[in-house]
Amino acid sequence: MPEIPPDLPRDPLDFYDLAAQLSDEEREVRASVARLVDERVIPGIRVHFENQSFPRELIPELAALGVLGASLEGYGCAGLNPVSYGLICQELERGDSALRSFVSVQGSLSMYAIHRFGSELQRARYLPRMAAGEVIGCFGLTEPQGGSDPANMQTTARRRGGSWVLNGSKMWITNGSIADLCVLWARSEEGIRGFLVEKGTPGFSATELRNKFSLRASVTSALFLDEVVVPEENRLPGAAGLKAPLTCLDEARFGIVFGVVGAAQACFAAALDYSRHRELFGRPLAANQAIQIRLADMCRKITASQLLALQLGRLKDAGAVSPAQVSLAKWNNCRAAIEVARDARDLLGGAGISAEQVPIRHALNLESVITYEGTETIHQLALGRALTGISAF
Ligand code: TGC
Ligand code: FAD
Repeated sequence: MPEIPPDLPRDPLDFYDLAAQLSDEEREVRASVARLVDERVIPGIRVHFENQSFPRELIPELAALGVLGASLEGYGCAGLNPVSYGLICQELERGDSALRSFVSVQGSLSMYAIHRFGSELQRARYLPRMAAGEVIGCFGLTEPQGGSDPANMQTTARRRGGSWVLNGSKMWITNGSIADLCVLWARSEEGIRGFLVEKGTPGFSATELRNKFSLRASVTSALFLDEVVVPEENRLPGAAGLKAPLTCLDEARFGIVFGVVGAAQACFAAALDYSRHRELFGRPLAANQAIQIRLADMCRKITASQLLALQLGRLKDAGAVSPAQVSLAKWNNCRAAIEVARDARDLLGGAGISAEQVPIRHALNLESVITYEGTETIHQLALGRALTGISAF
């Protein structure tokens, strides 16, 4: 039987030594979130996934680490650079996509919308408490008739005196039922506008969607608005048109580009470990050419995704990133991660369907991640439009 070297020469999860490209601060941020994930997320997440519950107990700990609205400046936010924020997402999603989802929606969607498009009063009122995890946000854009085409928005906002009256519904909203505040998008006579709707506002309700096999440790909800009255001071004054919510999506998609690398790394680590220790036909599974090719393919996909994510982060830091570059990376990295997760699941054989092993949980979660924040097709078409100048939507 061939000898398995106990210490392999190179970190298979960072094959091109990208850690050496990070600043001290970026490495420290990653290490502190990695610690939280190893000690507080991984031990309990399986039970949350099985029970379909979100680990709310972690919110104060996430806030204490500064990961809520991490890339925003001021208002109690950490003001970290894009790569640091990406690495936060990567480590959280190594634990479970639900944690990264929570942080994406809180920081990149809800808080970012208020920071970018809100009034000074709105920023001062909500952002410090959102950074502290005391106010939970959600972002209501998708509607039941089709999330890929938000321009076909049916939720309406009607002026009445100094107020607005909102009617309609939203579908598949992360954090919806646990949110204290919803950044809600609606169509007015002047075009699409954003509104801050607080929990408990008469006519506003959220129903948790519990019939899902993916992202089970994340809260997903439908929102209903029946003659909901909000004052003009709850409208985001800087948001005019569909461009405003789409700008928020670019932020969250950026986090996903890094996040899914973490999910893929967790699956790859499981596959490597299993194949080196599982003995079949008198030798380790990893001694078979077919298995080594599959492991090499996982390493290739993860390494390419890491390089893409890091360069996207550096472009973003330089203020030189385009939506089409984000689309290419979201498409590539989600596709790579789901393929790694599915193959790792298969490589574990029957054990691969056990809740004891992580690949099946990540593979199921990634079905959502490849769908939300723009499906794979939407990102392919966004890139196609950027390349040709012709819209195929
Ligand atoms: P189109 O005419 O292209 O655009 C309307 C206006 O928006 C501008 N724009 C963008 N701006 C910033 N970033 C982008 N990525 C942008 N894409 C377009 C555009 O320049 C235009 O501006 P202006 O000034 O000329 O008015 O609009 P379209 O109707 O053709 O649609 C384009 C399309 C299909 C790409 C867009 O609708 C789209 O991205 N669809 C996908 C929707 C989506 O991703 N929804 C996600 C919902 S949130 C979510 O899933 C959260 S999950 C979070 C979690 O749990 O982690
Ligand atoms: P549809 O738009 O109906 O698409 C169906 C299929 O048609 C897809 O395969 C799509 O790629 C394809 N398709 C669409 N257009 C074309 C075309 N022109 N050519 C070819 N194929 C096309 N939304 C929010 O606003 N806030 C949230 O917090 C949020 N959280 C979510 C959490 C989860 C777990 C999930 C699953 C979704 C969440 N979403 C959220 C919604 C998500 O953004 C949408 O599901 C997504 O944008 C796709 O919309 P849809 O589900 O309506 O699919």
